[in-house]
This record gives sequence, structure tokens and C-alpha cells, in this order.
Amino acid sequence: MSVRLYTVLISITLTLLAGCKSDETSDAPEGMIFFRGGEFRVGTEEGEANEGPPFTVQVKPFYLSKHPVTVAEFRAFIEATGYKTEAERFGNSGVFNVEIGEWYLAKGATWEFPRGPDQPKAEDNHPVTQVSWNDAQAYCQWAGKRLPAEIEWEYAASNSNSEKKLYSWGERLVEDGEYKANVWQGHFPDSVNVEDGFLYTSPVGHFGANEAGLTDMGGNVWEWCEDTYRYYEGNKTIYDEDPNQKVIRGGSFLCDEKVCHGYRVTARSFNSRESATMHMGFRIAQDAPQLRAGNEQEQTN
Ligand SMILES: [Ca+2]
Ligand SMILES: [Ca+2]
Repeated sequence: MSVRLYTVLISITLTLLAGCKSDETSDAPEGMIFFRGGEFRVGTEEGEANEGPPFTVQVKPFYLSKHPVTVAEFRAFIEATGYKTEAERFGNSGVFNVEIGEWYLAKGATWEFPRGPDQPKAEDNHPVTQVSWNDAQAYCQWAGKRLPAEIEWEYAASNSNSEKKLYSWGERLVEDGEYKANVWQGHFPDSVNVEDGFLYTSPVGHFGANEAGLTDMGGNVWEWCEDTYRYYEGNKTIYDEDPNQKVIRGGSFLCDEKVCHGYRVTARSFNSRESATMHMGFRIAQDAPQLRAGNEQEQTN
């Protein structure tokens, strides 16, 4: 029997064993979670000025990576392509000095050495940082993916539910004495006490998954989205839209509830497309096929 035939037979057998559920969800790309899409209410009236007014959209089916792209995953891209990140080409990148409480451009800070070459190397299972929006686009192109749209990000963070909880995992940062995300404890930027165990990034998945199965949606690193930053329709804020300013979502290890609280599901921020910092990364998305009629009930994730 040829190897190819053998593989096909195995695949048919597995399909039968799976109760003939050979629908789209079983085809989710590795490391990605299927979101069926549908009607969703974006934003809130109870957040910062840029989080409202809320509006309703039809989200199309998509896949989203379970966790932000890791240092190891990004290294595979660099090794395959020889790509140089913008931080590498500029020769410096954004680092926050927690001792003096200030941002500065650190010479030689890169995705491999996010706080500079004299500081520890980035660990493989941590989210990659020091990547610009442009770098994230290059990675996506190589991987055959794309960045999530901002509304997809919020839909996924909200577990596909318009009745949103404050955070992706629930209503409280600490549940049963355990932190649910890597954020800042103390008073940013003057004091920090690292109660959650991490002063900088944490391994992806360390704080568990939301109901949809995604990790790190709140805290750890801000995540680039596809969109240009703008105010929602009907928002009265005067803002001169700049196509170079791209949305980031989800907050980071530098977010203090009392100062930015960026790890709420509706929180929004932005940065310029060529900027890289030690607290911004990205996760990847992909279009998913439309569900076949009558197949709704079989979709579990
Ligand atoms: Ca922390
Ligand atoms: Ca995050």
C-alpha cells in the first residue's frame, strides 16, 4: 500500500470515528481557534472616551491564534526569511526602565533582546515583542495569516458574547487568590511589587484560557490589530485620523488598573506602525469558511 493511500485511509477512519463531524471546526489550523461570527455589540458606554458609543456589527467567521506569537515562532520566521525587523534596522527600540519609571530608546533592543543586549535574552515561550506593525505584517505574510481586525479581537476576547464581562476571563483580576493576568501591581510607574509573579512578559498561557480557549487576551503584551486607529462613529471626540496609527488591544504587563486598565476587553490604544516596544506583540488570524446551513448545532467552539 502506498504511503499516500495509507494516509488517506487513516484520515477517513479518523473522520468516521469523530462521528462524521468533518465540518469546518475540525479543520481549524494548528494553534488556532474557530469563531463562528454573528451579531456582536462592540464597545461600551462605561469605559474610556474612545470605547463608545457601542455599535452592532456582523462578524464573519474567522480563526484566531490561541496565544500571541511566541519568540520561538518568530525566530522560525527570521531563520526562514532573513527578515530584519524595524528595531534592528533603526538600531534601537522602546524600553521602559522600571527603576526610573521612564520610556527610552534602548540601543540594540530587538525581538531577541527586548531590553537591550546587556539584558537577558527573550525566552522562547514568551510572546515576541519589539516588533512593529510592519514586522507583524511581514510575519503574517510568511505564515499565510493576517492580523485580527479590531472587532474580531474584541469579539474573541468577549467569548463571542455581546453581554461582555469586564475581562476576557471574568469580572475580577484576582480570583480565589490567584491573578488571572500578567499586569502591574503597585502604583505605575513609581512602585511595583510583582504579586502576579512577573515584572516583564510571562510565558504564553501561564494565566489560563478564557471560555473560548484563548490565552493572554488581557495583559502580558499589547497586541497589534489590522485597523487604523479611529474613534467609533457617533463619538464626539475631535481626532485627526492618521493612517500610520494602528490599533493595539489587550493591555500589557505595564498596565496598572488605576492608570491605564488596558486589559479590559473593550479597552483600546494605538501606536505608529513602525514603532516597537518591549510590551507590544501580536497574534494571528485567518478567514474561516462560512458555516453550512443546518450545521450550527455541531459547532462547539
Ligand atoms: Ca506582572
Ligand atoms: Ca495581551
